[in-house]
Amino acid sequence: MQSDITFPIQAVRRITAFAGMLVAMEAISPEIDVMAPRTNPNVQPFFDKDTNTFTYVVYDHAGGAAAIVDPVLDFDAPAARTATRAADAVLAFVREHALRVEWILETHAHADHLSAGGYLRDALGARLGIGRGIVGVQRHFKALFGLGDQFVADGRQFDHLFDDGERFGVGALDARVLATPGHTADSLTYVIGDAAFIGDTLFAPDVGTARCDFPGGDAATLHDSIRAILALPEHTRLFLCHDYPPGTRGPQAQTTIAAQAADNIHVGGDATAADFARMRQARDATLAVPRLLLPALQVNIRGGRLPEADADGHRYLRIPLDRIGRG
Ligand SMILES: N[C@@H](CCC(=O)N[C@@H](CS)C(=O)NCC(=O)O)C(=O)O
Ligand SMILES: [Fe+2]
Repeated sequence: MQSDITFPIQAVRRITAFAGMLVAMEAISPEIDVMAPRTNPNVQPFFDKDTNTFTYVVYDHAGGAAAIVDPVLDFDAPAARTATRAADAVLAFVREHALRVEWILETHAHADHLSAGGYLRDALGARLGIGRGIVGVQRHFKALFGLGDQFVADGRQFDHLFDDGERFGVGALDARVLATPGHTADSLTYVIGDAAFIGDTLFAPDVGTARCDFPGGDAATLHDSIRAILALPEHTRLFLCHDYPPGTRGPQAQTTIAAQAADNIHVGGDATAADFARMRQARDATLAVPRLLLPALQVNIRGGRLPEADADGHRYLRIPLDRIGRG
């Protein structure tokens, strides 16, 4: 089986493989790696089974610089209880490998899971970044949740708002931003060396593509974004934000441009933009509202932070009645 993940040469690990995905079980000797700067980063995926979300740690070498993409905050919805188990597993990996985390990167304001971006930012002293389109998303959901003047919808909850085409660094790794709207208006792809973190655009070839029925979503726009991703250099490794695997396989973090162009059930082969938009609109009309949409958006537009406590010292989320979904 081919590895989805590249490791520093000197790192010694035990590895367990299951159906298309490799999971690092243990870093037996987290040595400091003094390799020359890399253009092909190491990418460590973490899969959150509760929300089918991948979080990634992207790093040049052990002891070097890193970015964390799309971290998850656990949320037990019936109890409205948050926890940091998923984020703490990421923190443990970062510490084991002596990584200096420079960035926490959100591909978009997620509607299906709460972000641990604020928690990890504060724990690691990293900068929290998202696309500039978050401002429009904040405006929309500020009105939906009736947030009032204490919530300012100008992106200030994040350390940096990325623009299309912007370049930045993660240690010695070159990183670049590609705006890939369609699922949401703020959706970005981060291209770090030869690894592209494509957010909710393409899913695995046998699953297809992201829904386009959220505010600011648009199927024709997503189709253009997918074309832009498929036009990246052909060796680019594509890392998914979610996988919704059929029962016959385990979760898959990574795909290739060739596999997507040939086999993606929504955009592969000869499918035209018009075919895609028709299919996407028909499918979206059948999809349920994501289970965690209401808590997720309230936390995620705040940069992955919970609302301030009320006068009684407790934090509350708001639930707008009869505003979303189909009647
Ligand atoms: N059942 C999941 C659905 C989550 C969902 O809607 N995921 C979005 C990405 S945020 C999507 O594009 N899903 C594609 C689909 O279900 O076809 C939930 O309730 O959380
Ligand atoms: Fe999403």
